[in-house]
Amino acid sequence: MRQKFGETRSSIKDKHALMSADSFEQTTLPNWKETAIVVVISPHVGAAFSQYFATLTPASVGGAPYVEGIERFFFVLDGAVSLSVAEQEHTLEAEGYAYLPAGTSHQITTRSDSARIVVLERRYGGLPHQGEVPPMVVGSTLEITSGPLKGDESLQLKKLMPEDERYDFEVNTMDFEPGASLSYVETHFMEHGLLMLNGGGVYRLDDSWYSVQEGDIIWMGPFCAQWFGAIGKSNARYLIYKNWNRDPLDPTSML
Ligand code: UGY
Ligand code: MN
Repeated sequence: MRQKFGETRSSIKDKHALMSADSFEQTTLPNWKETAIVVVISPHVGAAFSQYFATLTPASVGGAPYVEGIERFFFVLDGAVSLSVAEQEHTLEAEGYAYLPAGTSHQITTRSDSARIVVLERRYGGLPHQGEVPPMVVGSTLEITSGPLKGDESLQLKKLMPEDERYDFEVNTMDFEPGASLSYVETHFMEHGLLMLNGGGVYRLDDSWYSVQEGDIIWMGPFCAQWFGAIGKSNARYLIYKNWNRDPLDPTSML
């Protein structure tokens, strides 16, 4: 979509960034053959993880991260993808997701005309003295029962990752009824990578307020003050990554 000269909704600050599709830049990655990649969050902005969109056609083949020690999570936005790991094939449709522990050889392909996924990657922060990596996960939000966040029925949470201390991050969906909001301004050392899946509203990030809509990405760095209120006639729902269950002094919690 062509914007007025020199304008974008994207805004990149020290401890947060709003990335809107009007400024996305396509690139390629050697482990993603014939795949259009748009990196929206990376260590270059200050994050300790990366987040990107991958658009696949039937010619695309996604391989495991080629940087050592990197774990991967992906979520299917459109179309269907096939994930093959250790000669097992999993078909994931929209709302499906998978977690691949660091060092897991795998391939991601599609048989649909096109498929779009969002990928999160980070260095695995294993617990000290346990050489073990956590098991892989395959699931779908359609199979998860939601629960109210801190007793607020108008804000429903789904946890996509198992609650097991071997995992070092969470990915959740948060579904706000129109008018629902976070009950307070959060400040925490954990980071977020957020994708607005449906609807929109107002996001407070530090001392800035942004109007956000479907397709927007937000990076919230450590201690970025954050609050969201859903506005509109339909629910606002987002997918949100958070580093989790590790000491703030764990080197993988930092850049
Ligand atoms: O889990 C969270 O920290 C979440 N409530 N943060 C957010 O929605 N910005
Ligand atoms: Mn938060």
